[in-house]
Amino acid sequence: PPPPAAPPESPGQASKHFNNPHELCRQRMAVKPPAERPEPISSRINSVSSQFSDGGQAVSPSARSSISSWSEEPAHSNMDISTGHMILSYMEDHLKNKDRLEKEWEALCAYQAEPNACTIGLKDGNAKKNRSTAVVAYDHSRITLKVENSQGNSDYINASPIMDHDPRNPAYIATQGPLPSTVADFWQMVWENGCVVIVMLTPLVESGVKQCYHYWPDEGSNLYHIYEVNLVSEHIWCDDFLVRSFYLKNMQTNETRTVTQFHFLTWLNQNVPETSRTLLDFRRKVNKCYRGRSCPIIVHCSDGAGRTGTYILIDMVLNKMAKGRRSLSRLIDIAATLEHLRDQRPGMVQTKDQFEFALTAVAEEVNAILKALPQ
Ligand SMILES: *[C@@H]1O[C@H](CO)[C@@H](O)[C@H](O)[C@H]1NC(C)=O
Ligand SMILES: CC(=O)N[C@H]1CO[C@H](CO)[C@@H](O)[C@@H]1O
Repeated sequence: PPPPAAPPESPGQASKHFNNPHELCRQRMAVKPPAERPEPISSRINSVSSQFSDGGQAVSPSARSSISSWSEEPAHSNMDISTGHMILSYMEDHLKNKDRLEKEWEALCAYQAEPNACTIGLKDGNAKKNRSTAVVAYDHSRITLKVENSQGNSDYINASPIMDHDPRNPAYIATQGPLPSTVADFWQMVWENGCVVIVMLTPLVESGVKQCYHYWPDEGSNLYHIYEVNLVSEHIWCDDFLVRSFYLKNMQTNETRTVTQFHFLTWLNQNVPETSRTLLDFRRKVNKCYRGRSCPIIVHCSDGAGRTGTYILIDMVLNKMAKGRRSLSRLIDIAATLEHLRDQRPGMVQTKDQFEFALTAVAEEVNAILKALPQ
C-alpha cells in the first residue's frame, strides 16, 4: 500500500514539529503584519509625527512551536532626530536630482582602483575557480585558505575581505556563489574565518542559468572534504526569504559550530529587489542574529559583486549612521563608500539602478528610524 500522504503545507501552519533536536525542522512562518508600516519614501509626507507601531513580537528563527507568527523587525538606531532629518532631506534631494545621480554614476564607472592586480586569481589552476572573469579577487585583498587543510592544496578562493573602520578585522567577506568544484573551499573559508552568518542573495537558478551551486544538504548531512554540514532547520519567513540553520563540524578536530544562512530568493542578477522594505526587513533580521559578534558576515550572490556590493553598501552606510561615528558630510557621501568597497573587490554594485536602489533603501531606513524614535 502507498505510504500515508504527508499533511499539506499551508502558510500559517508548521509543516513538521519535532521533539528530537537532531531531526530537521522545516517550518513556514505565519505573517502577522505590523499594525502600521512605514510609508515608502516616495509617498512620504513631511510630518513625522505619526506613531510607529511594532505590532507584534518577532519569533526567533530557532523557535520550534507548531504555529509561529512574526512581524517586521522594528528599526533601531542611536541616530539623533536632527541628524536623521538632515540625512533624509539630503537623500531625498539627491534622489530627485536625476542629472546629478547620473553624473555621480558616470564618475563611479570611471573609477580605477589602485592597486588592482588579480594575477593570483587568474593563474593556471586558479582561473577555473572563478565564475566570472570580470570579478576576480585582487591580489592585495583576498581571503587565503590554509593550504594544509584545503582539498586542492591551494590557498585561492574567489573571496575578498571587506573592511569598514577596523583595518585588521573585515566586517564582511564578499564572495561568489560556490561552484561544484569550490564547495569544500567555501566551507573551509567559513570555518577558518570563524563565520556564523551567511547572506545569500541569489536564487540557485535564474531562467535556466545556474547562479550558484546548492552548497548545503537538502536533508541530513553532507561531507565536503573535512567539513561536515548538517541541515538543522529551515524557516520560510515569506515569499522573499528564508533562514536555514546548519551544524558545521570539522572532522579533523571534531570541533563544531552553528551557522545561520539568510537566503533572499527574489533578487535577480543585474536587478534590484521589488521593494526596499523587504530587503530592509531581511537586513534587520540578519543583524539581529549577528548582534554582538565580531566575525565577518559572508555575503554572496552569483559573482559576488553586483547584488553583494549593493547589500554591503546599504548595510555599511546604515551601520555608520547608526553609530554616528562619522561627520555628516562623510555619512551622506555614499559614492565615496562605494569607492572604498571597489578598492577591495572589483565590480561592487553593477548597475546605476542598483546604486539608486541603495540610496533609496538608506533613505527608507532613516525614515523608519525617525518614525520609531520617541517624538
Ligand atoms: C574525533 O571523534 C572520533 C569519534 O568519536 C574519535 O575517534 C577521534 O579520535 C576524535 N578526534 C579528535 C582529534 O579528537
Ligand atoms: C578566467 C577564467 O578562466 N574563468 C573561468 C572561471 O571558472 C569558470 C568555471 O569553471 C569558467 O567557466 C571560467 O571560464
